[in-house]
Amino acid sequence: MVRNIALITGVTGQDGSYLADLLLSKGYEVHGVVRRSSSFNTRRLEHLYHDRHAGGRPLTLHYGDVADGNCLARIIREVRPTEIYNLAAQSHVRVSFDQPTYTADVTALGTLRLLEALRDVQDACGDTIRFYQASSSEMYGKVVEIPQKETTPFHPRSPYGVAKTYAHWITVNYRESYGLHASCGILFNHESPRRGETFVTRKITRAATRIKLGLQDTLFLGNIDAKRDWGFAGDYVEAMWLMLQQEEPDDYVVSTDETHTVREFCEKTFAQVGLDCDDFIKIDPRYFRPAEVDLLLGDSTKARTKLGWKPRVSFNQLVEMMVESDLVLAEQEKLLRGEGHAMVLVND
Ligand code: NAP
Ligand code: F7E
Repeated sequence: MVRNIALITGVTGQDGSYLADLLLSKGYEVHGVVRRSSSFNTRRLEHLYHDRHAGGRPLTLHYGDVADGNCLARIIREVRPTEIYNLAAQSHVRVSFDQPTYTADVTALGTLRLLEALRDVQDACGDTIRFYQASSSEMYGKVVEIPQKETTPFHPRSPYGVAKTYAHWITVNYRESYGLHASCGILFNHESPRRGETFVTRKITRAATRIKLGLQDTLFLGNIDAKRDWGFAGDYVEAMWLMLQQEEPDDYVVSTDETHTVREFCEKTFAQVGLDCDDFIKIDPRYFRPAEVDLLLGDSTKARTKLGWKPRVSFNQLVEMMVESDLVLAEQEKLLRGEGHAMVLVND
């Protein structure tokens, strides 16, 4: 019988949780690396624990950190995975300007530590472990061609983009040097109701729904002229899995091949709750970045042709899905407030 055992770093994040859902639905034994935190950081995985009690397949969590190479080797030795998905990162571009050294340690060197641990265990145990690296369209930064494809040169514009570029090339290097089955997915922005609340799409859908219910009156944003190629995270994790099912490892752009401004995202979101975004948005230079990525637009022809992948959720459907989900949250918050419970909100 074929063993399908996946290890996911970053399992508590947006993509980690969708990937765990996908792999469990395919019958995988799934393991995830979680960081110790003073408060719960497994909110996005809660439904899987409920499924487990209802007889679903197990998800096993291991304490670990990509800053700690020894623990990564120990976890890999214990789990003996057939596939590793490296999704762990300090993934916020604006924050990477405030914490450049930390971002390099986790996002760049964390990948190297994981590759080294994989190589050691693979050599010692004779296993073959397929590896997925979460590369990013942020590597294109100040873009040298439009649209961006696998052959487009990188020009990262943030400590995060630079760290991801290192992680990308070290993965390619280990593939070429040691024959690893290691693939990089160059994923363009992807969002969902599980998106972190400080990324712009979720910040907008949270604000519009809270404004609609009278819980907030203003949305402070930075550069609303920036253009992004936004897809749905649930579609994108399928591309990650497909990459590891190929005979040969390779690198693929994953994108919708459409671009929209932050302003358009605002207009659609507020219109969905019957409001005009111009009445509520204020530009706050605090959210400008020292160097900006003005335009991202992918060309995912290779993924569509070789992997047979395509996005299923359109831009409009993505906005609708996020607004619907955040309306429910805002309603719950309103109810709690009515009952006198306090709630802390993050709005960066
Ligand atoms: P996310 O929601 O920010 O999740 C990041 C995950 O990494 C979280 O589980 C986080 O754990 C974990 N993590 C952070 N530092 C860690 C450390 N030192 N050791 C172990 N785990 C650590 O990001 P995402 O949107 O799911 O993205 C997944 C990956 O794809 C990231 O590598 C991101 O950079 C990359 N990417 C994302 C996009 C996108 O548009 N979403 C596009 C291209 C590439 P905590 O929960 O404890 O914080
Ligand atoms: O910003 C502008 C901001 O933080 C998008 C990460 O998942 O995708 C993500 O990085 C745009 C930028 O995502 C605000 O200046 C305006 O131009 O949602 P974001 P990002 O920087 O594109 C890539 C592919 C990744 O790999 C990353 O991990 O929106 N913007 N006003 C704002 N952005 C934020 N966060 N907050 C604002 O108030």
